[in-house]
Amino acid sequence: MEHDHVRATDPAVAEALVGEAERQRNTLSMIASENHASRAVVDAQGSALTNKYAEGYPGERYYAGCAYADAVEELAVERARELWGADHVNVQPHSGTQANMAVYLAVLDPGDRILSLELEHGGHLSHGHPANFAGQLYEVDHYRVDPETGYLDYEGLAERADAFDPDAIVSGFSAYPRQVDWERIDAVADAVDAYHVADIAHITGLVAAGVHPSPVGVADFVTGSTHKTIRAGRGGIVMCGEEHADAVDDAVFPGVQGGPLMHNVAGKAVGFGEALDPEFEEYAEQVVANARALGDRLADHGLSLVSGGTDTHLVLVDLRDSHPDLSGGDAEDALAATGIVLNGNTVPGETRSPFDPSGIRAGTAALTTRGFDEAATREVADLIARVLDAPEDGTVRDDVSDRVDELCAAHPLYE
Ligand code: DSN
Repeated sequence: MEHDHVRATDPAVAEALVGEAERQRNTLSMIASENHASRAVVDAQGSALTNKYAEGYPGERYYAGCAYADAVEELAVERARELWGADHVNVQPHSGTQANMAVYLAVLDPGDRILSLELEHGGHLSHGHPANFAGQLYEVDHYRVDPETGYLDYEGLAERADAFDPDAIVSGFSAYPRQVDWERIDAVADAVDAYHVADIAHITGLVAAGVHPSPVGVADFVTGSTHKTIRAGRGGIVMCGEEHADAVDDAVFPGVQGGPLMHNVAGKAVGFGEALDPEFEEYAEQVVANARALGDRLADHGLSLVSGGTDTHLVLVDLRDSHPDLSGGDAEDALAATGIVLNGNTVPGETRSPFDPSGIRAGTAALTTRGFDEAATREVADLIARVLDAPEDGTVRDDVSDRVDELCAAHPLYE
């Protein structure tokens, strides 16, 4: 990642680009929504397709010169259908939020009702937060996780659905560490005659690899992002049955978007191709094994995990029991100072604020990409616990920072 062309004409931007690559190389990326795409994916995203307008779909574009745009989009769609087994796939959404927006536009009217998991229990802004379009255009109510167990409260969800009579139920989450019972949620949606939208943004890769059950063929719509655990080009995706194909395609374009970002669609095609390799299944299995190792070791250090553990790529730590005076924001800052990059996160029953929450969320997708196994991940847990126990201690920070440097050197990235 030398960015020679940028360096030749724009040293200031080149410095930032090189700096970012160095930052990723020299720190441990544990933000659960991030990963390290391959050089091939990054190369495709930096291609001449960034110049191309291609409104429409392959074979039916509004501009000339779309032969290569058609080729990459067809490859992306074909590979996505093979990965997730969906009847219909739209690979044009610019992000997971745009994918959700398109599905809502396809089947809901303004003022219709959405039932979704509350944000502080692991939901997402685009599932109906008042600060997001979804909370402003639709009437929204929430279901929750069980405060005792941290697992989804499926009975509470059914009760809320009965009382609220939603037009759509959104499942799929941003900070929920356990497997989701899609069939159970789908049964609730059927009982109240609501659409079921499963947003698998975080677990696209785990679902594709078969290490998490798939909602494809269960929910009416499956949405997601394409750069998290699936590790493809940045953006979003919508999957559905043929009966909703036209409505979804019309909602993505011209409904909520103009020209698709064809360079990103090319990155999706390349990443999906990589994920079809049998090695990707091993990768996804290792992601989950590493998350379990991380969670178990943090628990050994006395930290409370929401739900007591994980089945996925992430753990959610509630700091209130073990470190009542340490906020998630302060923990994030102290860890970042040592090169361990994760985020403060709200937890169920949050008593602080989203800006300075009570928990931290950590994922293993990016560490696993650079070759971390369970033993190395356990050592990262030890380092995290050391910092959390002495967040202001300069000696601890220096020691941990040195060890992070060694771990990064032992697990090279973008060489
Ligand atoms: N920002 C992503 C996350 O961190 O979960 C979701 O959009």
